[in-house]
Amino acid sequence: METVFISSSIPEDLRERLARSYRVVDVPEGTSSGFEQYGEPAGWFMDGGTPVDAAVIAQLPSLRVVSNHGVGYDSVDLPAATSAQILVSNTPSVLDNAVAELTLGLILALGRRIVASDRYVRDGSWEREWPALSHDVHGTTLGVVGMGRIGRRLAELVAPLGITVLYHNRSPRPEIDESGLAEWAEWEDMLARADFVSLHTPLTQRTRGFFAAEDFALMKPSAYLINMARGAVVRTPDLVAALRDGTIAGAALDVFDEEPLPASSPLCGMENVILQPHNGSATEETRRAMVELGVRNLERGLRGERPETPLNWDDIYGG
Ligand code: 8YV
Repeated sequence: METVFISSSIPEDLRERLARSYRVVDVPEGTSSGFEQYGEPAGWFMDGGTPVDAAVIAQLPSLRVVSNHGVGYDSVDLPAATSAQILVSNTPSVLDNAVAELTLGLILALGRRIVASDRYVRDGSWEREWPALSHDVHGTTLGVVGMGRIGRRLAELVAPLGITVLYHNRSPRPEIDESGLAEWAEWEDMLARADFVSLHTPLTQRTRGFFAAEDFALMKPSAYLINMARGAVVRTPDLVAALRDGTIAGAALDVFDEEPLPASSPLCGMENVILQPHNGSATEETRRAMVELGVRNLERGLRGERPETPLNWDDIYGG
């Protein structure tokens, strides 16, 4: 029986299904050495908490398939995997709605001060003073950075709220503009007009740390940043400074440089920030759909078939 490593949470029935055909071994998330104790894997079901880089790949000569539980695959060195003929897949599409839904919730929570108002009632402030007024979300402008599947779903969800959607990608996507859901804008123009700027770009060498002080300076002082992508897309010290000195009004963050975010982070002490524990796709329904797709990808890859959502099949086997 071939060995399959599991380094991501998986429902019991899907683990049992894999165990009928493979020797299933739990390998703690984040493991990057000492693999001898677990055996020689043919497949690996993992997520963003586990690096699959060139050094790890070099230790696992029998590995043929990596199934990443998540759409973002920045923890996998795809070129290194491809040169080692390791098939890699991810789980796109099934989480678009869940991530867009949470983003919509955060837009409403920031605009209407929902989390701040909850604190205000609980700490007894209501007994002493009237609450600060919030702002209409209707009639605002949302800037989407990285208009992909999730950005498009977000544009659909906010349309009935009377929110104008601008987006910035390296190149415009004519089908998006033609659909009327969103309009491509120059970077500076989008940041200057947006009341909410929402990040949905993958973390790559190009996007690492790309949102920095000069970008916050282009935003309105009344605007909010929402990060649903990866913490490292934003330069965190610049974000903290922009929040402290009022360059922007606030932020809602689902992702961080370091996860779990330590409670000692300066972000945890800020009243104008809403924090989420990397919750974008974290619903029962969506996580189930992601794991099912990830397991199907793993099984197909191990049988030598094309996974449903491969990342490097064509590079390894040709179109
Ligand atoms: C996580 C995500 O991967 O899909 C992504 O890129 O960031 C999330 O859905 C999730 O934590 C899976 O473990």
